[in-house]
Amino acid sequence: MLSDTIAALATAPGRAAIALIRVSGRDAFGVAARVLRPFDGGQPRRARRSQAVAGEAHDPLDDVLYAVFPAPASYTGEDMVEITTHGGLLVPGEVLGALLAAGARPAAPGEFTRRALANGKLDLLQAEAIADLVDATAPAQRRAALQQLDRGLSARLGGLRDEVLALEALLSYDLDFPEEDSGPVAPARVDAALVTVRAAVGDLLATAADGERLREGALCVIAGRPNTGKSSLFNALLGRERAIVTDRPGTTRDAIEAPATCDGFPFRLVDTAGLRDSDDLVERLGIEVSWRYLAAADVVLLCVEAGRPLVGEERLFLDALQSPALLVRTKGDLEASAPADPAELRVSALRGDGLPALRERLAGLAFATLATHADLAPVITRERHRVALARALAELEAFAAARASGLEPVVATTYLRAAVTALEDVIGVVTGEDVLDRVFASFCVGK
Ligand SMILES: Nc1nc2c(ncn2[C@@H]2O[C@H](COP(=O)(O)OP(=O)(O)OP(=O)(O)O)[C@@H](O)[C@H]2O)c(=O)[nH]1
Ligand SMILES: [Mg+2]
Repeated sequence: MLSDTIAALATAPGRAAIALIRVSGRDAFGVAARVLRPFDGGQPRRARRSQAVAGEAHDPLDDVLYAVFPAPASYTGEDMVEITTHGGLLVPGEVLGALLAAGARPAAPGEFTRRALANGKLDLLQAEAIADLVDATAPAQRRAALQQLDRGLSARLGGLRDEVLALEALLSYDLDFPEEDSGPVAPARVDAALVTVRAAVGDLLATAADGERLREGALCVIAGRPNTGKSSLFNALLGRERAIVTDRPGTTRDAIEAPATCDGFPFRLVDTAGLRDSDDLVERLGIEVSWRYLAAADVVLLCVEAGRPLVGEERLFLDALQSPALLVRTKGDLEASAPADPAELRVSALRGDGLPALRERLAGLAFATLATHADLAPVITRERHRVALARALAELEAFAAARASGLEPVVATTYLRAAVTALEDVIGVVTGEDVLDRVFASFCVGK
């Protein structure tokens, strides 16, 4: 079933100089030969010129370049042809149509990568890394995705699995030679190995929060009393006029969310309605929405005009907040006196003063562990990874408890087996169709 021939546009549709069409499967060369004149499947990985034609009459559609990749040395591991056509709204679609008429079927989202996985060209973590790389908007996301694609995370997990297997081997050595009084393996050695691997799994699991935030963007909520310059700061951080700014308090009525990059890290910035008691129904609802965002925030920016002492409710707000917060002194250009506190974050959305320092502080606060490493250590970035790693850790804990309670070693080692399986699930050694469906659902066609 997997080897039927699929075709899809790999580049985004629309006006562009060129477009790339991929064909993969059992009859990829046959399909291409029916559309490309001339076609030669003999010389792999060489760009050749040809003409794409349609129908019995061989209507010319485009002058193209193509290259053939015979199995197994291709992205999918199957016979593949890549055809570069001119871009635009018409030509790529027509050439793709000719390939479908010649016997290919349209590829499902992520189907090329799914075949690569099935053929052992990549593991599941690498397939996810490809999706992350394509979706990346911030350099830190690119670094993590490239490292995962380079098997950084796979190797780390493989190493952990090997450690658990080594632990199991130590125990089975004991099982095989029970007659040797204290056994050839000192219990302390097993205990030490267990402590090490539990700590290592725990460390990797602890990267989940930063890793998932890295993939999704940290939620940064801009809050404060009306007219303190929240929307102006939001626009300045985005670099475009997204939110409406006026001198009337209560301008922003609803939360506005937009992606932004600060110091190479991804953020989801949210501008909110100013916090105050209001009789206006719409404004009150907007303030409720602000509070909901604040509850979910990874970091909060509380805007207070530079030079103005904090009012009671602003102090209460800072005390009551669950998330890390930065006090941002806005409209710095209007305040002549120097800040009393040299660490004060004083900005001017109008002039751009203080924005680089604010971006740096934001990145440091939201990505504390990641921002300090220039080269990212492998992090887990998805719920799928977190759930499986937590299972591995739970199995190791259960093993430790079983051992402490003097349970039969044969029984206790079943926990180690389960831990190995959980670690292999993250890498995707054997993966159920349902998991694959979920992973590839987010891919685009042609990937
Ligand atoms: N001089 C100066 N004025 C600013 C600065 N930032 C904002 N303002 C002015 O302050 C007023 C309020 O700005 P907004 O950005 O709309 O403030 P807000 O906090 O979003 O207000 P609400 O949405 O009503 O809560 C506007 O007249 C802005 O032009 C700044 O850095 N310098
Ligand atoms: Mg506003």
